[in-house]
Amino acid sequence: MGSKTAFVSIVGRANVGKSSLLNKMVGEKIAAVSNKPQTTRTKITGIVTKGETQYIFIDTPGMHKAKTKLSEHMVDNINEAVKDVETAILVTDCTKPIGDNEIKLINSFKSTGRKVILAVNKIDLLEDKSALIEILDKYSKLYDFEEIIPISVLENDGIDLIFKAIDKNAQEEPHYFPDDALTDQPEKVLISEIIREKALINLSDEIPHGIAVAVEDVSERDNRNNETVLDISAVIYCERESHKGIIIGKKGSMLQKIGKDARVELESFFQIKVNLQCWVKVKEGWRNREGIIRNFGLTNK
Ligand SMILES: Nc1nc2c(ncn2[C@@H]2O[C@H](COP(=O)(O)OP(=O)(O)OP(=O)(O)O)[C@@H](O)[C@H]2O)c(=O)[nH]1
Ligand SMILES: [Mg+2]
Repeated sequence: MGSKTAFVSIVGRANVGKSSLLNKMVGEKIAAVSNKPQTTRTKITGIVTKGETQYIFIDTPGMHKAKTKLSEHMVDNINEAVKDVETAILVTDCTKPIGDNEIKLINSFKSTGRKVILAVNKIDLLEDKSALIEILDKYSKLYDFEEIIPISVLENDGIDLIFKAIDKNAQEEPHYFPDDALTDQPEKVLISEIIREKALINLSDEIPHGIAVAVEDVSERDNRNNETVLDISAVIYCERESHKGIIIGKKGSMLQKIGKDARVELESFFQIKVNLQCWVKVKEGWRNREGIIRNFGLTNK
């Protein structure tokens, strides 16, 4: 049997369901998902091997107008991800009109001559499915897409068609990763993203954008009942003292909720008992401080 590899970047504006699509295609939740825009901050690799083909997906931050140094890095990441691959999937939300961010991405496809599959997501939200015809028609006039596929990640609708469309461009070459690999993200990064996702989901609007999570220590030990326990300590950084109070919550209730939600998911992901300790610290205005952004691993390098 020959072996094939397909490198595919997943791009689109914020909140359209790129990371949800990545998780669905990989078959495991490896990328943070929330209803807050700019959930994803760096390129996240998701890997799945089906038969002879290994698919290497690169999830990217949502395209947006950069307002901080952090978001400049995020936009750089998107542009690089489009440059580096043969095929891109442009994910859009069928309930939203075509906007500047879609146009920006389409212009970058034009300049690189990228092969692009358009995945029009969230069709479960469309009461009148005939409205799709007009949406698909508008997109087809903007770029010569390889294929235009209406999908619902939520309802697992159309995902098989995306794989088929990618297959057409898979290259005859050896697999880059072991066939059971899911991601190349280090363990500490996976853990910090799970904690950050729970913070995003539990906190209301303005604070989540200023949060970063650093996992300081991960170690295994046997407890008194001879069970193996993974001890994790992590720091949730925020930008202001007032935000710290909100993240901790009344009598620590918010931090406890974030910690519990994260622990439950960590235990199910790693299939091991987890003891998670989270602290909250302030780093004033870190999203505009290059050195700190680099320390958090959020540059595009
Ligand atoms: N109704 C519906 N909601 C969806 C679907 N796919 C994703 N969502 C929701 O859309 C929201 C955004 O999903 P994400 O996967 O985080 O979106 P993203 O494009 O990665 O967002 P950024 O990382 O911020 O750019 C979440 O609340 C998802 O649950 C879908 O098919 N239908
Ligand atoms: Mg995302």
